[in-house]
Amino acid sequence: VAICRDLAEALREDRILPFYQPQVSLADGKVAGFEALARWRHPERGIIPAAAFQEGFQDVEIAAGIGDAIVRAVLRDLRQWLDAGLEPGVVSVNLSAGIFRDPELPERLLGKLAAAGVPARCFGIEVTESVLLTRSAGEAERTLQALRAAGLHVSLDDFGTGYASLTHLKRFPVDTIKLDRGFVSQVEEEGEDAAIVRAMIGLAADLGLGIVAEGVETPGQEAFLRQHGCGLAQGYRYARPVAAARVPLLLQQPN
Ligand code: G
Ligand code: G
Ligand code: NA
Ligand code: MN
Repeated sequence: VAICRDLAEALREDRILPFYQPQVSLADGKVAGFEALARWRHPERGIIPAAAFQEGFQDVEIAAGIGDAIVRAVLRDLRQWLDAGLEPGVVSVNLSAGIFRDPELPERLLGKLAAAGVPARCFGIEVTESVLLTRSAGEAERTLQALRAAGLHVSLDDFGTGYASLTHLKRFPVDTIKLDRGFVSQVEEEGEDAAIVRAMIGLAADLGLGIVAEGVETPGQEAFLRQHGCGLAQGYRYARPVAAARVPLLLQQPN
């Protein structure tokens, strides 16, 4: 498709870059980490969000190219922040299912971290349940194990929107679940979504997992999440995804 040709050109011209959205601790308001989200710096159209080029992630080569570009830029940015004495916490990148099928992913990724001089504890990956639903689920499980053993943080993205979530939680080695924003938006109405969110917070706690609520926009949503013991929150209430240059400002903000 046409967009893949344009994305291939954008990759050659180094126009795919990460924006960063903070994840905030609800206990003390401190920034605990960031999610890196791909953006296309278009010469005429400006900054284009990943939502507008999802087809690109379906193409194996384009997805791999975007993955490489984002990981490279995140490692470079992380190294810069660490050198400046900042504490960015865990910066996580989204990995598409295709990339995840590469059996050499752990070696490759850990090699890049070592070359960039970035400690594994600063780096995370976000995967969706779809990664765990492929025929090679055993392979995916081994990959996650290897990355976690090396100290990388693994998050299960869009939790609750896929299939057989609970089975996967039991079987797959993750550190944190990310509560999909579709559940978070209605929590103040004290209906089904509120019940689901409360249950998921309790489930994460019982399983010893971290939890991040996505798409938090209002003080009421934040209050609900804090009251029910949710650890971290991410959303427009705190910040939109921002360019790397603005990350130091978010880290220095007094709370
Ligand atoms: O921030 P935005 O609205 O553009 O994100 C839309 C979707 O694209 C989200 O589901 C997000 O997880 C996904 N996405 C954003 N960046 C990346 C990336 O670097 N790799 C992959 N595989 N998905 C991404
Ligand atoms: O699939 P994933 O959860 O990674 O997608 C994250 C998407 O949500 C990105 O498109 C990001 O820009 C968007 N996003 C982040 N915070 C908010 C928010 O508070 N409200 C809404 N509506 N979208 C958000
Ligand atoms: Na994500
Ligand atoms: Mn998500």
